[in-house]
Amino acid sequence: MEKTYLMVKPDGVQRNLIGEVVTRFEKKGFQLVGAKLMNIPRELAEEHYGEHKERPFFGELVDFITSGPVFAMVWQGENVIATARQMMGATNPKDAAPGTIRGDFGVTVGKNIIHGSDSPESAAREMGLFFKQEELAEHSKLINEWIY
Ligand code: DAT
Ligand code: MG
Repeated sequence: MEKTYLMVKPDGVQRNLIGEVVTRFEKKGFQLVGAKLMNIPRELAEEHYGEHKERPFFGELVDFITSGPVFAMVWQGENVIATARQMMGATNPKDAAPGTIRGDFGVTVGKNIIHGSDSPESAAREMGLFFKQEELAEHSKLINEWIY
C-alpha cells in the first residue's frame, strides 16, 4: 500500500492544529503508521528542502521549519500521496480552495501549516530522512474492509 510523509509545520503545532490535521486524514480513511513530535536539526531541514537550495526564500524556509517542533507522520492508503496533496491545498494559502487544510487555516505562503511529499520518489526520500523502519508500526485494521 502506498505511503507518504506528512508533517504539521511549527505554525500548525503552535496553533493547536495537530488534532485537526490528523482527524482529516483519519476520517478520509487513511491509516497512520508513524508519528512523532520533534525539533528538526538544521542539517536535516536543509536536506529535506534541498530542492529549494537556490531559491531566495531558502534561508527563511529553513529558519521557519526549525523554529519550533513539527509533528512528523507517515500515512498509508491507496493514492495517499496525491490525495493528501489535494487535501492540503495549493502551496500559497491565498490560492488554496476552502475545504483544504491550507485554504481553511493558512493566510501566507511562509506559514502554510502542513508539508506533504509530492511524488513517490520524494515520499520514499522524506520517509527515510525522518523515520527509521522500526519507528513505523505496520498493522492491518478491520475497518479497511469497509474502505477497500
Ligand atoms: P509545497 O509545500 O506545496 O510542496 P514547495 O515545495 O514549492 O511547496 O515549497 C516548499 C515550501 O517553501 C512551501 O510550503 C512554502 C515555502 N515557499 C514556497 N514558495 C515560496 C515563496 N515564493 N516565498 C516564500 N516561501 C515559499
Ligand atoms: Mg514541496
